[in-house]
This record gives sequence, structure tokens and C-alpha cells, in this order.
Amino acid sequence: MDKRAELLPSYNDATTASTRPWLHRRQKRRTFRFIGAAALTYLAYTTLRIANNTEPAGSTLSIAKLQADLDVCSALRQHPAEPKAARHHNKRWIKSTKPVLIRNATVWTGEPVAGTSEEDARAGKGWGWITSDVFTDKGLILKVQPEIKESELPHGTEVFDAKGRQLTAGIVDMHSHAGLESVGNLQSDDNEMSVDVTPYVRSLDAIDPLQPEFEYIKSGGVTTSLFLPGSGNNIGGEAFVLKFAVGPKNGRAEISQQDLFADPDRNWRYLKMACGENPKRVYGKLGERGPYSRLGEAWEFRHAFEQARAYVQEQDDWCAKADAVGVENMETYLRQDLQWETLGAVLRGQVRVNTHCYTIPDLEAMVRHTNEFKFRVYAFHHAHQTYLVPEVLKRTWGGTPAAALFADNMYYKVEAYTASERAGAILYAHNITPTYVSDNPVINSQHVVFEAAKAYGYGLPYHAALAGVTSAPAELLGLGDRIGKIKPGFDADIVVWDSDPLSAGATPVQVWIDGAQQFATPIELKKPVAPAIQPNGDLAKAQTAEDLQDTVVIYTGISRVHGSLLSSETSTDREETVAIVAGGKLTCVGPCVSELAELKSASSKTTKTVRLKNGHLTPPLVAFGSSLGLAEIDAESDTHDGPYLEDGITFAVDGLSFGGKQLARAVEHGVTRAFTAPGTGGIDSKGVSVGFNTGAKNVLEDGAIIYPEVALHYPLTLGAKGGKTPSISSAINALRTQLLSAASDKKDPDSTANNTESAWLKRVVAGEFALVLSAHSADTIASIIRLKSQIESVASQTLRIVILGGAEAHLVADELAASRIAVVLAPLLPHAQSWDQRRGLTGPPLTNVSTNILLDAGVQLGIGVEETWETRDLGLLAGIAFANSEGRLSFEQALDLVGSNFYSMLGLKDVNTSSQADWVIWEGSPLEIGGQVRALGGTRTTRVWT
Ligand SMILES: *[C@@H]1O[C@H](CO)[C@@H](O)[C@H](O)[C@H]1NC(C)=O
Ligand SMILES: *[C@@H]1O[C@H](CO)[C@@H](O)[C@H](O)[C@H]1NC(C)=O
Ligand SMILES: *[C@@H]1O[C@H](CO)[C@@H](O)[C@H](O)[C@H]1NC(C)=O
Ligand SMILES: CC(=O)N[C@H]1CO[C@H](CO)[C@@H](O)[C@@H]1O
Repeated sequence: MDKRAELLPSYNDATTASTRPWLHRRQKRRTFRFIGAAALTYLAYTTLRIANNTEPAGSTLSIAKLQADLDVCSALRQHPAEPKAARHHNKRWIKSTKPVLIRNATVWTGEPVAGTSEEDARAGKGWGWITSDVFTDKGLILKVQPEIKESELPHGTEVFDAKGRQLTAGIVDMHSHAGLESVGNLQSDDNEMSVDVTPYVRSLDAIDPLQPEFEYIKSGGVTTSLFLPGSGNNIGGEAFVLKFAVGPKNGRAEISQQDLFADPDRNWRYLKMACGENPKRVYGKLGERGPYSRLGEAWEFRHAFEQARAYVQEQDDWCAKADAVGVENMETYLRQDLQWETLGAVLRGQVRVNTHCYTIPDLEAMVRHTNEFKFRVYAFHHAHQTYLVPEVLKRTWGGTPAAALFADNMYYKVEAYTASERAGAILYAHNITPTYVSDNPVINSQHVVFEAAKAYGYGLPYHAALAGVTSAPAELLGLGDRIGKIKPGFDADIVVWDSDPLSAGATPVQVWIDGAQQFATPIELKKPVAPAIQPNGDLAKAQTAEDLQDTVVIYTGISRVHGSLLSSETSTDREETVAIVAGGKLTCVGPCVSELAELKSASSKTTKTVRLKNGHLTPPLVAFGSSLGLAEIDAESDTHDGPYLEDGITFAVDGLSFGGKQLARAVEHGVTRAFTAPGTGGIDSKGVSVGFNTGAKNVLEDGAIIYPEVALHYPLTLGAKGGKTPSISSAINALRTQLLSAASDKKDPDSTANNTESAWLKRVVAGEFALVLSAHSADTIASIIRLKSQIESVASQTLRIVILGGAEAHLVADELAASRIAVVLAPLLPHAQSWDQRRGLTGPPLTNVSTNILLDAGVQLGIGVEETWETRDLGLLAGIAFANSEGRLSFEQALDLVGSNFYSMLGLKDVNTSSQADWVIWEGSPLEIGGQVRALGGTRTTRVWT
């Protein structure tokens, strides 16, 4: 019998629950074979006994057990083929699900037009959005064609009008740990950390379908995921491909894991392995146990596969002998060890291996292991250095693995420090498939399509980016003929989007899984129907930075100028707007007719003209709340300034270090200013923040420091609990006591005590500096509002308070507005990463939008940076708020969420608001995918990309 069917409960097929003919057939066949063989064996045995009057070898063994072992032999020889045969129905289909006609959609089928050669398809030819209807029944897509007549469809067909909106296959995220950790990160079942090599454990045994993330991940259009064990172990255990439709909402009697299997027949198995830093950190114990180094890890892998190889050989020898001499003559039973069964199946080609490997040594060692033991790796995950070694990947045994990537989440550990946003584009150019994954909860799987969108922005062809979260992962999971495309015969997993899925803020309007509509009362944003993106091939061209101090550069094709950079004379009517940059300064914005004429006549000056498509001129973006300038590699303390002081305060300006990759990327993304407070990352910090220029060489350089002191910061998230304040209540009371004492002491801080905490609290109470408090919980925020009025009544002075975090701020929006407390959302889109964020809104179609509720209440808003890598995305995050604001935000107001709002909420004078100010010229919109910085300058850094 099939070993894995024995290990796992078989799927209770909802459509055939009472009869399960497929199961019965197999059981009957087996029973028949068993009875037949046993009878024959007994006959042979008695005949022999009579003839020779001797015991044949093995006579003490159970004939029944030997026969069962022989059945196992045939299962061991099976090689799973991808299911191809036409299906009458999808086995996951629930009979109560009605046929559905989706009318008037703009459809991405997932394939180029018929007849497109493979070469042309790779080059992006033949792909496109088509206007079509889609008809589904019995859990399958049955028709994809325009103007399907309702009269030809079964009675009771439900009709959904897509109104011309974009329709794609359900998103497939091939790296998720959803359901393995409880909401708010209270419990984790990600890793079985008893030993390093645990091929025998299964993620399924922990997956909790009750976790709320199942609903919000699905609200992002994700219908299928590979649920992997964590990466703490070199060999972490078996993974499962599951769909996000479960329970009564999906027409099922109860909520069970078994309802989740994407392929009820479980044709393929999956294994998670991991190499590099994680396992050696988790297990290596000096002198006691390995792996202590990558050397030890390679041994762990090779040793495990050596056991598995011997196990497979022993089994194969037994089976061959049983075939040759007759199973009844075997002297032993077939060896079957749960410990090596999974790896044995890997060597038999029955398991799709997915391996977390970042670096060249890790990738290359794994490629050696595949050749030594002859097993296939389907994808390298977290594969940040794969773009450097495509030829190494091609040496993998059995076929070139894909790379499962993040678009721009990088630099967080040493292994991720040599990464590139262009990795996907580079790999694709080398014929290697990039797919985009969430590693949920690292990135919220709900937004995995945003990773693909950014990959397109970083030069991956549009069709390959969209394939990277649909058909490509489907194929890598062995389900490429069932999911990931909109094609007759495929599972009816469908998303209708409110805008192009690869645009900022794209949100599903409705999601179907196996033909069943997933949201009964979806919240739909009021967005105009917009055409799909016209793929921009220019995004693939790499730009190189130049310092053109001595050249006059004329930028033409500017279609939008942020108001703060428009001089009063500028008229943007009729004439084309240009921007002239000389010596790093913006010397003219507007038609600049006379200036252009002057430049033409003054032949002495070197001029260069850059023609932009849809150019934008804006002020620089501001990173608020990150550890930019204080920490380079999040996981490496040597690269940090260090933790904040529990007792007393420090000044971020004293710890700044310049020149790292984080700051370089910030500049390239138009973020030339950062407001950073003491701390080691995340939103919690304590002390006095600094405002600085991210492009500066060092702290002494002219213009490097914009504000030596920005605000006084304290943590009030769960991170505030510890040391002298073991509780939130004690942390709030400690702050209250200090503020009250500052309010009652009217003396000016004397110069010797200028830098003490109490001197700074006095400045806060006097309204000279803002108090920035990191907090997510609505109740903590309510306590802060209460605290503010208590202090103000004593100080008779308005306190300037800013909340950083604010996941649950929407619950106290009116109170925040009344108390004139500003909120910097970090992250913009929370997803219950901690208990105090659990009521954060994840957005439509499941919930309302947090920013809209806060804007309606009149709360002053900013968008902050929680993890430093997100600095790159600040423009796009503002773009998401803009796209989903239903008109509440103008283009400029959206940009101000990551710019001028910080100055006003913190009470800072924007030191450079004149036309001499810092400026950024973009090709494309900074709020949209594909917007690229082409030049920036002003106070300090001047850089031009050509
Ligand atoms: C399809 O949708 C588009 C965009 O909303 C609309 O202009 C068009 O009239 C619709 N066509 C049909 C047949 O409903
Ligand atoms: C004390 O700090 C304030 C605020 O930064 C500053 O304006 C003042 O010059 C400082 N005084 C001395 C003596 O350092
Ligand atoms: C969403 O917001 C709208 C408008 O403010 C409100 O009427 C509605 O009740 C809200 N829906 C939910 C589910 O919170
Ligand atoms: C405080 C500060 O950086 N001010 C700058 C504003 O811009 C002018 C002109 O570029 C600079 O000279 C100032 O240093």
C-alpha cells in the first residue's frame, strides 16, 4: 500500500463523501490481491511441507505482512505524474456551489496567444489582457470566451459583472508559514527544534485553520500556498499545498485541515530544507553538537542522505528478491523506518524539495549534494545570491531550480546583505524562473502580489512577474495543469481586481476558490475602472549614477511638479514643463523659454538633455522611525550603534554612521532625509532623534545634519515591558511621573544639565519639542490621550505628541483628532504581528482602510518605516494610501505622508522650502510601480542617473 496514504488520513471528498468509489476500488483491489496471494502461498507451503517435511525459510513470518510489504514495493516504484487528464469535476468542489458566469472581465489567461513560439513568449511577445467572460461549474473553469450567452448556461447560474476589471487566476504563494503561528505571535509551531535533521515531521500536524490570517491572506487574492516548516533545521520536514477555502463559509460541515488539500489525491509530496546561518545558530553547541559551521551542515545533509540511500537500496534489494523468489520465501520483512521514509521518497523522485539557501557557498554545496545523491531541488528560497551564480544553479541534478525571492526585503542579515532588487530580472535573463513569495509572516502573504509588482518595477518583464505569483509557482508545485491559469479545465480559483494586480494598491473585489465565492459582503473601494498596465520594457535598463556638477542638465517631459517646488511664475499650461539643473541646483522649473534660449546661445556651457516619459518633480521623501543611519545589518549588533539606554537618554546624532548600503538605497529611491531615534531597529526607541541627509559623507559635512534634535522618543509597545517598567501601566506611569515633575519645575534647564532626560522632558512640556511614543494598542493610545490632558492641565501648555506604529489607531480616531495627536503608521498595513496589533485593519475586501478612517476623523498622518528595507518602498506605500483613498488624498497630500507632514507634526521648520531646496526628478510617478529616480540634488547630494 502507498506508504503516504498510510501516514496521512485520506481526503474526505465532499462530492463523493458517502461513497468514495475511488477509495473503495483501491481497497477492494488490494483485498482481492491479498486474499488471492495468501491462498496460493498457503497451497505452495503445504505442498512443500508434505513433500520435504521441512520448514521453509521464513516460515515464522506472517504471510499477510509479507504480502502487504510487497504492495509497498509497488508504491515505492511509483513516480508521480502531474495530473493532466480532463476532469468531470474538481474533487474539492462542494455540490452546493452554483455555476458562475463572470461577465465582462479583462482577463490575464497566464499564457501567450496560441502559436507563440517559446522564444517569443520568453521575450514577452503574445501576452496580453483580453476582454472575456469566464464560466465555472463543478469547481472548474469551463469556458473563457467573450459574450457567453446566459441562455446556454445551466439553470441557476450566478452572474457576476466584472465591469471590465482585471481578472487573474488565484495567487499562489509557494512559501508560507500561515497557520503555524497563532495570531499576535503567541505560539509558534514553525520548527521542530529537537534535532537538526527532522525529515519525518510534517507542517500539516500544526496548521490551525482557525487562524484569522487565513481570511486576510485570501483577501489579497491568495488562493493556494505551500505551507512549509520553518528554516531552523537543515532538514525541516514535509510541507503541504493547501487552499484557503475552509469551513462552513465554504459550504463544508466543519473546519478541518483535511478540507485544505489543494490536490485531494496528494499526488506529490514536498520537503523543506534549509542551509546557512539558521541551523548552525540554532544547533551548534561548542564541543557538544553540530552543526556548528557550514562544514558541519554539509555533513548533516550528506550523512542524512547516506542513510536514506542505504535505506532505499535495502528496500529495492528486498523488493527485487521478493519478485524473484516469491514473497512467501522472504526471510525478513521489508524494512520501513519512518525516520528515513521521507528522504527515501526524495531519492525516489516522489517529493519536491524546496531549500532555503542564500549564499554562494550554500547554493554550491547544495548543488553538490544533489549530484552526489541524485535528487532534485525545485526551488531555492531566500535565494538572494542566486543572481550571481546562474551557471552553478544549472548544474543542479535533475533540472535547474527556480529562485523563490522577495522583491526588495534584504540586508536584514549577513546572508541577505549581497542582494539585488534586480535579481529576478537577471535570473530571468539567464533562463531561470523567479517566483515571489511572502515567507508569511515575514511579509504578509496577503500582499505577495506586491512583491511581483515591485519585481516588475525593478526590470523583470511584466508577464514573468505576474507568472511569478501564479503559473510559475503552480508548475513548481506539480500543479501547473490545474492552478495558476485561467483556462478551461483548471480549478476555478479566480480573482477580480479593482486595478491592475501589478499596480500600487491593487485590491481584490472578489475571490473564488473551486468556483465558490469567498466574500459574502466584500468591502469594495470606489475606484474608477482603469486599463491594465502597458508593460514598460525600459524598466529593464540599468541606470548608472553620474555626478554631473559641471554640466547643465535639461529635463524635458515633466508632467507633474509638487507645489512646494513650483515658483510663482511657473505656468504649467500649454507649454511643456522642463527642469533645468545646474551645479546641483534647480535653476528653472516651467516652460523656461528664456533660460533655454540663453543656454542655446552660450555655447561655452556643456549641456545635456534628458527626455523623460511622465516626469515628476518632488521634494525628497523622509524616512521616519527606522534605524537608518544607526544600523546597517539588522541581525548584526556590530553594525549597530547599539541599544537605547533604559535609564537616561542618548542622542542619535552621536551614533550616526554613513556610507552603508542602506543609505545608498535610500538615496536611490528619493529618500534623502531620515529622522532616526536611538535604538536597534523596529519602531521602539528612546532618546533624541536626529534629522539628517542620507547622502552625506559624514556628520561634519556641510548640510549633513538637518536637525541635530528632532524629538524625544519613548517606547510604549509590548517592547516597553522590561527592566524598571515590567508592565505597560508602569511604563505609562513612569512617563507621567517624569512629565509632571518637569511641568512643575519651571526653571530653565541649566547648561551643565542640558543633555539630561529631565532637561529634555522640560523642553517637551514647554512645547519646544515633540514627544514621539511608539504604540499599537488602541488602549495604550487611549492612555496616552489621557496622559496628555493630565500633563497639559498642570503645564498649561499644549504638548506635541506623535504616535509611531498605530496599528489600532483607527479605533480611537476621533479621540486622537480631538486631542490633536498625530499618527505615523508603521507599518502602513498591519497584520497582527504582535498581540497589540491584532485589531489592525488588513483592508478590503475584508475590512475598511485604516488611513481613510483616520483621515475622515481629521488625524494628521504620516507613513513611517518599521524595518529599514522598507525605506525603498516609501513612495509606493504613499501610492497605496493614495490609490485606496477614494479621493480623500490628492497626489501632493499622498506624497506629504512621507514628506512635509513630518515637519508639521513635529513642529519643525522645513529648513529648505525655497526653490533652493532638495528636489527629486522621477521618470514615472513616485507613487506608482516603475517610478524611478533620475536625478536629485539641493542641499547636499547631487546625483544624476543616465
Ligand atoms: C464592460 O465594462 C466596460 C468598462 O466598465 C464598459 O465600458 C462596457 O460597457 C462593459 N461591456 C459590457 C458588455 O457590459
Ligand atoms: C541646550 O539645548 C538646547 C536645545 O537643543 C540648545 O538650544 C541650547 O543651545 C543648549 N545649551 C547649551 C548650553 O548647550
Ligand atoms: C466601513 O466604513 C464605512 C464608512 O465609514 C462604514 O459605513 C462601514 O460600516 C464600515 N464597514 C466596516 C465593516 O467596518
Ligand atoms: C539647515 C540647512 O541644511 N540649511 C540649508 C538650506 O539650503 C541652503 C541652500 O542650499 C543651504 O545653504 C543650507 O545649509
